[in-house]
Amino acid sequence: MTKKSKRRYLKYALLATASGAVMFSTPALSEDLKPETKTFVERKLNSVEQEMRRRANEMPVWHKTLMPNETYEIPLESGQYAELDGDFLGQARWTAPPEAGNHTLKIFDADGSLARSITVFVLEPSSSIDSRGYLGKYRIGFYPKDTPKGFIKLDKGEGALPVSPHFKVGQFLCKQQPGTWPKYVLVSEDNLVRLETLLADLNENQNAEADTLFVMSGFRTPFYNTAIGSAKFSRHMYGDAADVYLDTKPRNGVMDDINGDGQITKADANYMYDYAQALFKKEGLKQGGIGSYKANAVHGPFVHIDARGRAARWGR
Ligand SMILES: [Ca+2]
Repeated sequence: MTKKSKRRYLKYALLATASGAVMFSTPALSEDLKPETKTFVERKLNSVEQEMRRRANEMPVWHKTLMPNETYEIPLESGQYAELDGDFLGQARWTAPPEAGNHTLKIFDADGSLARSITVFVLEPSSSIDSRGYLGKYRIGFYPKDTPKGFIKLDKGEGALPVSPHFKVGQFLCKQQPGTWPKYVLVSEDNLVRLETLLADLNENQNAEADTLFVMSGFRTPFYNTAIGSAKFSRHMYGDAADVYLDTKPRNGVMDDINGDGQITKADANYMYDYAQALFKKEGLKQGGIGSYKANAVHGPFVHIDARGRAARWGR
């Protein structure tokens, strides 16, 4: 019996005694209580998932990943119609071609005004990774667990494709093989919701006037992740983490003096860490990791933000 279930068991036993019921002691009782606990946790998780989905669905610019040949039920509201790569779609479903590639879906209201723009990425299946860990000439390496189903395939010039209102897919590319194309990348919808929420709040309440956050490191292939000595199960390998800083006043490649003390130091990363932590909690977003980092010889202070689904904190 765990500490928690023991506490619950004792509480239950006390209640049973207080209500005059016969107190019974059997190890099975804690097992009996488990489904109820699970249902409560599941219900809470579901409401968070629904909230994350609601926020994603409200973004005027977003993205969608599909496996080859997968059918996409386009989220059309009454009266709306869609265009894919400029061609009118006569129906609310679209089946991806067998090849990896990127497409632009635009959803229009009945009066012809643009309602949403969705970049559709047809993924390169991870089954295409060869025995040496390569997709074509691009080195992916090997996942220690949970190999993703597929990867966004990005040709030269496609980095400007948007994944959300203020982020482009090219911001999340791994810093390896700079001259090699196509490259492969992953981005997480949940983490984009967190980043967009953080950016919007910084602009509104910190007068940041930023059109994006600078992404110092987004996706990392397992090959690159191992090469730089990062955590074995780093969320960066799943496109679910981003090392970011605010860089607008002035835009000079380092974090702004966000805490207003006249210097750019670890205190600015700490300020952003505290800010993000309080904001995500207040907004009821999916839990994740937040880390604060000081400057070193090659980079300024920054924060790590991921959407792993449970709270993790470090560096503060
Ligand atoms: Ca400062």
